[in-house]
Formats: sequence, structure tokens, C-alpha cells
Amino acid sequence: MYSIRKASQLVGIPAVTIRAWENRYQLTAPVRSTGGHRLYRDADIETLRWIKQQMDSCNLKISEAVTLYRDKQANKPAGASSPPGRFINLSEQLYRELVDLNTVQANEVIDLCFSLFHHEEVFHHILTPVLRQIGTAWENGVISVAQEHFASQMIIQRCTQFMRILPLNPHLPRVVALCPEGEHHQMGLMLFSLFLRNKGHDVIYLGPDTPLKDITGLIRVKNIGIVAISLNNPLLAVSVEKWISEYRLANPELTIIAGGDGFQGCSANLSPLVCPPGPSEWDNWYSLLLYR
Ligand code: B12
Repeated sequence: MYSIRKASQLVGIPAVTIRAWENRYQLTAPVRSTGGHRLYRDADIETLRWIKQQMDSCNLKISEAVTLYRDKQANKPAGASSPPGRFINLSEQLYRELVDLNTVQANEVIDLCFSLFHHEEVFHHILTPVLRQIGTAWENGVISVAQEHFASQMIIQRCTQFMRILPLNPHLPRVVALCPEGEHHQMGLMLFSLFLRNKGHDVIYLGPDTPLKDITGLIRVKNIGIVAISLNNPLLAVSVEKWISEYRLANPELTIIAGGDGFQGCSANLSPLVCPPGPSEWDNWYSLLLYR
């Protein structure tokens, strides 16, 4: 247990400020010594440190840092309470570090994002927009192929790391996720795979440019229950649709989920498999499709 003087030294916040925050936000709840003095626990020290770190590194006001802290405690997405400006600042910072090929700094910005916001918010509101910006800059000749590859690889790598740490539910069907041969846009597939991992599914992520004929053996051997396919290029849609229709006929127990702009004009018999593009609609769609 620490006196207020010691706590103040440990966290670098004046004692008078600690008391003021206590009255206003009830951030800490020190016990009292027999003499009536405040005594702080390690958990109180950690809370104060976390708050100070957010205020210093992100230039937040105390009220904003407290809101973030409460969201974090409730383990809920920073959602409504995260001002979009916060995402924008971090996205701009991340974009700059990525196009400057600064591995360490880019990773630090991403670490900061994960410490501030719920991971799904980081994927949807920071990493995806930055990847879009990178792709557009590359298409317009503003950045080189090397810069685009570096940025895409780093973002995909950070998402993949996240896949490993989310807990698995062994009772849920195993998923294989892929983009068919010729399709290199993998960010939508990655986001949807993370969505399924977050639900507890074991996801075998094959990623871009995967020949469909090569996965039939894998589906059997690995006891796959769901195949998630992402397609951006509509020119590939005919051959992919053909494979899906034939495979479904031969394996009616298998669930196939199709997503991405490439499936937009798909035939009516395939359309029930096509997932809506907006991640906000995935939850509803997921419960209807998988537990019908
Ligand atoms: C980044 C990018 C790239 C990167 C991809 C990096 C990577 N590793 O993924 C690189 C530089 C490699 C690239 C290459 C090309 N690209 Co590009 N690219 C983009 C860009 C800028 C962003 C795409 C992206 O990542 N979006 C973010 C993801 C999250 O969004 P999304 O793919 O739309 O997915 C959402 C939904 O569709 C859904 N979803 C997607 N898949 C799935 C799967 C399932 C199962 C589910 C449920 C949901 C789902 O989930 C997401 C939710 O938000 C877009 C333009 C833009 N501003 O969107 C062009 C764009 C997609 N590219 C395009 C093109 C033409 C190309 C190239 C042919 C360019 C060229 N001249 O070589 C090559 C093709 C490469 C190939 N063979 O596939 C066109 C596609 C047009 C079309 N429909 O055919 C676009 C639209 C640009 C344009 N203005 O025309 N590109």
C-alpha cells in the first residue's frame, strides 16, 4: 500500500490532482489508514499510470482518458465514445510511418491503437482505411510497389498475429478461408476471418491466390465445416460460381460463405451464400446462416 505522496511520485501526478480526479471520477478508491490517511493499492497505481499514459501520448483530456478507461474496463468497443478524430490522427501517423518504411515506428503506432481501442475498431477504423489509402496512392503512382508491399504485409501480419491469440471454441465448425486463384485482395477475407475467430471458430487462413481445386483434399482431411471465399474481381466470378455450385451439390453438409464485390452480380441460386459487405451486418447474418 502506498501513501498519496508515494503514489504521486510513482505515477508522476501531483497529489492534489489525484485527489481531484478521485472526487470527480472515482477512478481510485484508496482505503484509509487508522489515522485516516489515503492508502493506494497496486491496482490504483496501474490505473493512474494508464490514464496518464493516454493523456501524454495521445494528447487526451482527463475526461476523454476516463471514458476510454471505462470502455476498456467494460471490455466494450470504444464505439460511440471514441471521437472519429482520434482514429484519423492515428491513421495519418500510421500511413506516414508505413510509406517511410519505418518498421519499428509503424509497429509502435499499431500497438498504441490496440491499447486505446477495441481490436475490431482498430481493424475496421484504422488498419483497413490505411490499407485503402495505401492502395489508392499506389494506383495513382504516388507511392511505389515496394511501399505498397511493405504496408500491406505489415498490416496483414499484425492481423494474423491477432488470429493466434483469440480463444478457440472446439465445438464450432472449422473454417478454411481463401481468395481464389488470381485474386490478391485479401483484406476483406482477413477481416471476416478475424470476425469468425472472434466467435471462436478455428480458421485455416490460406489467403490470396489459392487454386480451388487444391482445397478439396484439405476440406476432407481437416474436417472443414465452412469455406469462406472472397472475390473482388468480377471477371473471375463465373468460374468460382461454377466450382461453388458443383461442390455444394456433392457436399450438401458443407457451408460456403461468399463475400466481396466480385460476387455482386452472382446468380440467384448463389445469392443466399453471399454475405453483406458491411461488418455491422455480419452478426445478424451469421446467426441466421449458421444456426438456421
Ligand atoms: C489495397 C488494394 C490493392 C492491394 C491489395 C493488397 C492486399 N494484400 O489485399 C494491391 C496493391 C495488391 C492491389 C492490386 C490490384 N488491384 Co486493388 N485495390 C486496393 C484498394 C485500394 C483497397 C482494397 C481493400 O483492401 N479494401 C479493404 C477491404 C476490407 O474491403 P473490401 O475488399 O471491399 O472487403 C469488404 C467487403 O467486400 C467484405 N468482404 C470481402 N471479402 C469477403 C469475404 C467474405 C467471406 C465475407 C463474408 C466478406 C468479405 O468485407 C469487407 C468489409 O468491409 C481498392 C480500392 C478501394 N479504395 O477500395 C483497389 C481495387 C479493389 N483494386 C482494383 C484493381 C483493378 C487492382 C489491380 C488489377 C490493379 C492493377 N492494375 O494491377 C491489382 C489486382 C491484383 C489481383 N490480381 O487481385 C480495383 C478492383 C476493380 C474490380 N472490381 O475488378 C479496385 C476497386 C480499385 C479501382 N479503383 O478500380 N489492390
